[in-house]
Amino acid sequence: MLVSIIPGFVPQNDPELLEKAKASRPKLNKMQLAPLRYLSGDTWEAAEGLKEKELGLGDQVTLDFGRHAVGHVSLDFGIRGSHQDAPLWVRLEMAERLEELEERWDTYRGWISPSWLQREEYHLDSLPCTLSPERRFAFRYVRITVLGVSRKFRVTVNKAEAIAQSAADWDRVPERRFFEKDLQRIYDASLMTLSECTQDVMEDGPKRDRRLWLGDLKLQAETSYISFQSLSVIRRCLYLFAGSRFPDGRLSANVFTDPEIAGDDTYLMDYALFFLDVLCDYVEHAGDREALNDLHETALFQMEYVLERCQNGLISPESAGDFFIDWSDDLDKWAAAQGIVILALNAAERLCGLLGDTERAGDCRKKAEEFRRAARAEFYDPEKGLCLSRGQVSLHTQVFLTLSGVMTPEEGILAIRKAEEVPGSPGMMTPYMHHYYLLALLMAGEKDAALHHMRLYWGSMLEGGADTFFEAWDPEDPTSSPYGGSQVNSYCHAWSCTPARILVEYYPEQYLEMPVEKTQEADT
Ligand code: RAM
Repeated sequence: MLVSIIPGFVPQNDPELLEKAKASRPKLNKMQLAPLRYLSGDTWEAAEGLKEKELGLGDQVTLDFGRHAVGHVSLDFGIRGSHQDAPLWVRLEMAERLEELEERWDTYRGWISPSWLQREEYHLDSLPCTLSPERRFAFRYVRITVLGVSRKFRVTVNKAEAIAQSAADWDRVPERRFFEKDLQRIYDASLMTLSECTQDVMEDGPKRDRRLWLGDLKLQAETSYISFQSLSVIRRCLYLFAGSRFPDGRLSANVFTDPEIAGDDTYLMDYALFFLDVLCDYVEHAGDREALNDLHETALFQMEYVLERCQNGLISPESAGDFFIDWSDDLDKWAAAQGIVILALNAAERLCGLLGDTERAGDCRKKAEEFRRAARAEFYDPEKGLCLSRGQVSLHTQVFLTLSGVMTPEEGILAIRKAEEVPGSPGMMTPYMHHYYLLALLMAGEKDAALHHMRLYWGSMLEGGADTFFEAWDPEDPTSSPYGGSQVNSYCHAWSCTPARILVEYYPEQYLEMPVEKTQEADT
């Protein structure tokens, strides 16, 4: 569970930085969509016939728009029979996957608000009319259920449409043709996931939380550089984080933009440290010196804050509790947290390099060395050939201590393989964690194994007909949820968009790349 409430918390806003965030607001591209087919009973029918279908009490149709969409729905209801002597009472349910509609919504008792459920009811007093809910939804399917209608009339759906929106520009994406069909599908679904989450900010998921989270932003930005190059959105997000911080200078784990910009009173130490990486990557891709000048102090402060919570080259075990790492209640996070601190020191070195501060860069390098040595002494068990975090073996520990160089790549892969055999060790719960697992395999040169895992894990999400990748996924237990009920799971989630980037960077032999036809400038 992650619920942080700091009484009296007021984020410290920096108007100048927030002005720059506002100036980088992206344009949303809109697209009109119509349903391709509809489900009535057990049969899919062509959408053209929908307007002829008369609906009475308890009747239900499910529209399929044929692709995932983020946006608004509009339905024209008509009337057949005698006068409308009573309101039409209708329920709309929006779903990213068909399976969501099979879930019992009334049984949801999880710790995340049920108000996220995309389920609305309306009373329509005067037919015919157009119902255009103001709320934005994330959906491919829209189920319409007639909850109340009189005996004198029946209802028709004369027209259905959706306006889908995204700030991602597909014209900037080079066409990549994969030789193998399943990799093409994984690549396409990754980019679809990213495109759907690229809105006014880089959202974590357009169904839920529809919000800018730092750990998600890192992976979105990395994937965006090989595809949509949404530089202005990334710039906006960096300025939003820096522009609304904890009063002591720490970065919030996420930022609200409605009704006004406000950093949340939730702090995740790993997320705050990732700001260093996101900033370096952005400056390297965009060449944006202004952002570097404006934001580097904020970035380096995140590192200093964490270093104050370290002793003898180790993050304190108490502070490790402020790391996210993964949705896994029984995970001992200490060792993985140490790995992330080392990775952040590497990023701090890179940032100082961009600033031309070679002395400080050298200090960061030395510190990273010291932290690696200390970590090896504390966590690595040469006899067992793996790392332990206060006695616990987990993949999370092996992955982050491989990526941070505490173990050599050769030791790392052996440790990962051993950890996989340990019964009862905490499992990886999210595509976010699986992403870092893939990177660790690749670091150890295990290209085949990494591709196999990508196919197995991300590929299995597509098997049931998904268009986008999910927030949480366990192929062995498809309805599992970190929230106490899969009804609130998001099925188009930013942190799972990374296979496209991994395929492009590590597997160029798997595809042919066509040059982008229009010469497009990235949106700075
Ligand atoms: C969830 C969101 C988000 C993630 C945080 C930690 O609420 O899904 O993606 O970054 O948790």
